[in-house]
Amino acid sequence: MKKNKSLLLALAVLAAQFAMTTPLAAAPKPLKIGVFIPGVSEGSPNYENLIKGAQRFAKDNPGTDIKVFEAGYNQAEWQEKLTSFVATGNYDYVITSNPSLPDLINVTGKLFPKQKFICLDGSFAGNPNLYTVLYNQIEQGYVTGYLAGMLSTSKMPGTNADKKVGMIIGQHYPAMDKLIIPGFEKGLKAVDPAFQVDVRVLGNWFDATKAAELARSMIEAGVDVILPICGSGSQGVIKAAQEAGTYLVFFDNDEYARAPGTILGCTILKQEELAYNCLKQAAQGKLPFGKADVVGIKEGYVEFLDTNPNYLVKVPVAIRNKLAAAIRDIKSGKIVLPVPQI
Ligand code: RBF
Repeated sequence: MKKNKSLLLALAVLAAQFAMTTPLAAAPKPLKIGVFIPGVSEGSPNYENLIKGAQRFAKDNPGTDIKVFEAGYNQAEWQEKLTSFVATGNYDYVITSNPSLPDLINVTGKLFPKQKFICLDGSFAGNPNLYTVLYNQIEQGYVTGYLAGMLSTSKMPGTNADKKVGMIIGQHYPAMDKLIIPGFEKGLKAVDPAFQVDVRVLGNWFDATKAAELARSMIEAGVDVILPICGSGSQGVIKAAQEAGTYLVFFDNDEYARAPGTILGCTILKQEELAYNCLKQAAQGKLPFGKADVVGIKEGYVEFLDTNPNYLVKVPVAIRNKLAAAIRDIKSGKIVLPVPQI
């Protein structure tokens, strides 16, 4: 009995000490998030969806503070603008999206060694304050190229016998030259090794008038399917393809409704989900800073939109079946499209 009493006393003392030193599981304090847009969000789905993901996180986590900053199209100003943004000291996390941002973060980050960064659509391992996630854009390019090749060799009106398709890109950069273009070519050559890609460079991410001119000139040269990757410049490519009765395939976002019957495929990036999930993990202290991840079709972050009526009505079933089989083969590992270092 006496033994029990002293045991109880000892336990009570321990419990009291514990209560004094350990605050009741404190609710995590709401996060302050800075969203740095290297460009202008309007007309660039990766940026629009990054903002949406951050906003959804804030809605689900009341008290979260979000500030969106657009750095504009002058890339020469981005470093200074990133530094000023971080210098406010206002953010627990700065989240951004662009393959060129890790380099800028590594410079700005040296000045602010406590600042944590999350960069989507970019890759850098070894900075303990930076977590990056790159999309497998070889897969994204392959699926889109495979469809483009099958459309181009079909009997659909507006196509011709030339084994030629086009890309209109904002600029060259490592992810474009090592992932997107090679993936797209690989998909095309899976249809017919004779395929050639006509790649034209817009020189910016907004000039729709010039993008339309580039599209018209490649259509005249025999291109019947174009993949535009040129931000809001893509509006000009849509116009030119509609005038000529040729076709487009799209990257990044569900764009079918912008040109029904002209846009015949969209291979999207789940950027909103990725931004949301990264912030959620960061809030739980689980985001592996220092690491560079890659996500693709298998992980569910690259996806071909195959249920849109514009796709189902316009694209012949034989083509749709072959594309579905290729996507199944990527998921099962029968087709392997690894991402090289960029
Ligand atoms: N993509 C856009 O849609 N809009 C842009 O303003 C834009 N600017 C970019 C600037 C640089 C320096 C780089 C390297 C890429 C840019 N991209 C832009 C391309 C984007 O990162 C991505 O590769 C494509 O959207 C294809 O997924």
